Amino acid sequence: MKQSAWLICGMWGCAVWISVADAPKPYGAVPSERQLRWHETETFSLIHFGLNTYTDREWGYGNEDPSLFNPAARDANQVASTLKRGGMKGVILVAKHHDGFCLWPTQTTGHNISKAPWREGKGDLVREYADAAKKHGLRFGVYCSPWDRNSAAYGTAGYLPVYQAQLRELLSNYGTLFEVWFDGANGGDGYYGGAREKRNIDQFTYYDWPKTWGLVRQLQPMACIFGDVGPDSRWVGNESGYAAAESWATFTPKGKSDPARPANGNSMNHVEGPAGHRNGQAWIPAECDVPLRKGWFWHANEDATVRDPAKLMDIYFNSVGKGGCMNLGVAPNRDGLVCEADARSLEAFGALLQTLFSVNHAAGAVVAASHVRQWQAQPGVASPYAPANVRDGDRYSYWATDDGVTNATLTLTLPSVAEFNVVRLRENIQLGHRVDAFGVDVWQDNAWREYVAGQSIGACRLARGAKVKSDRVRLRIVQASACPCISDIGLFTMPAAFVQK
Ligand code: FUL
Repeated sequence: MKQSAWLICGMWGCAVWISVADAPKPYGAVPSERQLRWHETETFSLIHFGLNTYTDREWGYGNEDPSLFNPAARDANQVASTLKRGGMKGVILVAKHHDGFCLWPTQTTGHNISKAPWREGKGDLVREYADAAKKHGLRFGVYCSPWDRNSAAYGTAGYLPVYQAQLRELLSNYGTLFEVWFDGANGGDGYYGGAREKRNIDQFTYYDWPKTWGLVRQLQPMACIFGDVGPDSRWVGNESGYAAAESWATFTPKGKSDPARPANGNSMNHVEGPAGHRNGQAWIPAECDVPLRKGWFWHANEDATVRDPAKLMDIYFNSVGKGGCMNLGVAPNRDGLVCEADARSLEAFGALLQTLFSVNHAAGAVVAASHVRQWQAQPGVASPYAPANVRDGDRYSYWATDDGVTNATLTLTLPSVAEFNVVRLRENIQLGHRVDAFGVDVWQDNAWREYVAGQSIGACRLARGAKVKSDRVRLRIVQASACPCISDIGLFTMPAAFVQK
């Protein structure tokens, strides 16, 4: 339990031996640095805009005429600023969808934006989005569809070098990327350079994922790779944006068709996506993608399907609030702009998020714990495991107990009675998913009353309940696989209209 360490007393420049308690050892799979940054990003958008916008399709066949692409008022800044006001912290542009049309002047195929009349064939939409993202403080990422219904080479060995060269261009020329999206849709019928036939590929081998992902690692080491099975974030398994009621960032990918065969880049048993696996072999949190409208691309007849702020908030609670990220699809219209109804909903959602988290009633609380990890007290040095760490707003400072103490409570006494209906919990995920069951109680009428309870915490657990007034709140760690390392308890108030269990 004890180890010796040097402590440097900065003011006097002297060094002394002190004895400190060992820090808790990580439990199970833990996130990489790039995944930690991803968790902190929480909300981002996926932009679908291309020839499908003009042909009114979701999946282009691959023979669409590039001259259709000529947005009049296309302005990536309007999109980026709307996203920013909508509470998004990142944007991923679909640089190539399944129709194979590249929105940047690639050297790899003639089916690209230089053949469009837009900007007299000198345009580069990826560049414009990368610049707009930077200007508006959004992280930037790209989606380049592995499936390409335009390429004559698709389905043969000749396609992979083309695809990898496309990735190389995107990974090299547009600044730092926070995520690279690898879509799972694959094979089937298409134009394929005029062959107009059905082509199937072997999902396990065709894309040589180790090498293809290797390009991302080599050229953008801090970019998370999204794919059905990760390796950095997994598909949540549905396109409605919902993780499971109890969702774990740990996951053991299993093959779709053959669970005995290791899963690969685009073949997972997607029914396991929402929950992940407690004690899964790797840290692969759920990325919860959902379009703002019915489809991923803009269609005039879907103008009435824009999800309202209450629905977006529900999605937020079931994605970010379940330890994953929310990836909201936004579809610019034929002018390249976010439509008014879409912008209204997004901006109302963003404003609501801001209001919700503007006051944390736990911020001024006095925090006491049933147990605190041993620490050799030093004058002027606070325990790194102090209960008060849960209310400092830092995701990585935490309260911990001694190893072996897996039942413990933390009691917050608020400066005065507060009214709240949202509880936020976080573990310091650098040390893994440790908690298996918890409860949160409020003190009312001289007794503790259970307010919310659950199993998984991880990066973020948000729970909503009825409005309650109290000046004392208690977190009960009911079960844990290793001593709990809790980094955050927040208490917030959401307008009643948005409260749903
Ligand atoms: C799916 C694709 O097939 C859709 O067209 C869209 O791009 C969505 C985000 O992923 O798998």
